[in-house]
Amino acid sequence: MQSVERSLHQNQQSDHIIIIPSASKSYMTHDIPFPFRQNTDFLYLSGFLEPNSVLVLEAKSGKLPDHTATLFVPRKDPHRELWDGPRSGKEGTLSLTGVDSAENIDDLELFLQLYANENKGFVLWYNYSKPVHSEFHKKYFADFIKNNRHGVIENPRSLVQSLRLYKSAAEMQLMQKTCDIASAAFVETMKFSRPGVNEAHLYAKMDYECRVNGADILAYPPVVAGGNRANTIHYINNNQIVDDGTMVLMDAGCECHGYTSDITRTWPVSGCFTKEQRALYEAVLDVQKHCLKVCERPGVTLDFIFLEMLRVIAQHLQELNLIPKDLTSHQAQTLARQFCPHHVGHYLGMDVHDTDEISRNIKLQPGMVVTIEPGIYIPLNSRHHVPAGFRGQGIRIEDDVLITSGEPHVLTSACPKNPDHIEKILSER
Ligand SMILES: [Mn+2]
Repeated sequence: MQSVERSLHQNQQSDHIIIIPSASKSYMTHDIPFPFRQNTDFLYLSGFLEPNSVLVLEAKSGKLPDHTATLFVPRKDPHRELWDGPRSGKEGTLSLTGVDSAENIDDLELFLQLYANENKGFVLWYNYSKPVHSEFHKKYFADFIKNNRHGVIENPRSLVQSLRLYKSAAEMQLMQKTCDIASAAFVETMKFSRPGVNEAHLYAKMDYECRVNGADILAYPPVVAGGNRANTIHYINNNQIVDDGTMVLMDAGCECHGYTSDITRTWPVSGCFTKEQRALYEAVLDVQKHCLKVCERPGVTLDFIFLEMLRVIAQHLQELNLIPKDLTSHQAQTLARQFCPHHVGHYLGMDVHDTDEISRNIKLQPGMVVTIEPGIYIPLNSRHHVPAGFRGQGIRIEDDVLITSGEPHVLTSACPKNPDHIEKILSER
């Protein structure tokens, strides 16, 4: 960020050109495409959903600064469109997106040549360290970077991510929508669960409920982990039986118009928590509520909330006699980390782990969306001195939270997490 600000400052008098390619199509085997996912920065800036396109933003210096947005898009092609579906073409792109101009992608090379001839010492913004579209990188950009007379080349990623970090009113509405759909889908999936259910069926139910209620797709491969498998944080095989007497941990969310939800709930498939399951569950819930409350304090960071999470987890583990009571706060925190190996949360938006270039050590500000997701994990083979009833349990409770100037707004509050509420829903099956 600092280098970005410095070069912006140094180059206020320069012309700038910002080049953001779309994603390319990727294939699982010959001719068989994966579902297409657009490059997030490209989608954020253009709203354009087709692959093999490039957004070019020009900023001209001078008395009257001049900005132009041009989309280079795939040429209309009846033969290709027969297989892949209609293309917007130049005219369609103009009316769909509101850019200043639209051109065919095969005219990009000439455009770049002319631009370089007419402009000297411009600042080129392009993600050269990790090109988004490797074919276009070779075809259009590698030589442009090598041969040309740009003064500075900068990576636009952090700058675009620092915009994406703060949600506009329209984005907040979409975040609420994706969270509402996923929350309702969790309730239906809880009701659909029963002892002996296959994890795959819960996955399918979640997917079904999200899609029939308006989501485009699940936001990521969900974790549907029965019993001890909940202790594998990224368990995505989702193909085992959830035995009676065990809990299932489901981490799932959906995507609506490019905006994602990310929720975790843990519930007993029998309908009632055992004594130990409830004790651990209430501990995690208390930690989660505490962390939500901390979001309200001005100036806190996700890293700070993470330390608060460890502190309160340690307190609960001590109250449950799962770790020794005579520990320094540092020892207690180190031990708590062994019961919760992951962070308390991350930024959320168009990507699930959104804006990954943004440090978790910056102050939370109104308009940011974060997840708050503490957990306690005790595998069957835990090396800690833990009674049998606590073993093989993995619990995480994850909500999506919009930071405001006052109380944080929990976007996923429609998803039940109170243990009595969960048992009531399960009793209505
Ligand atoms: Mn998450």
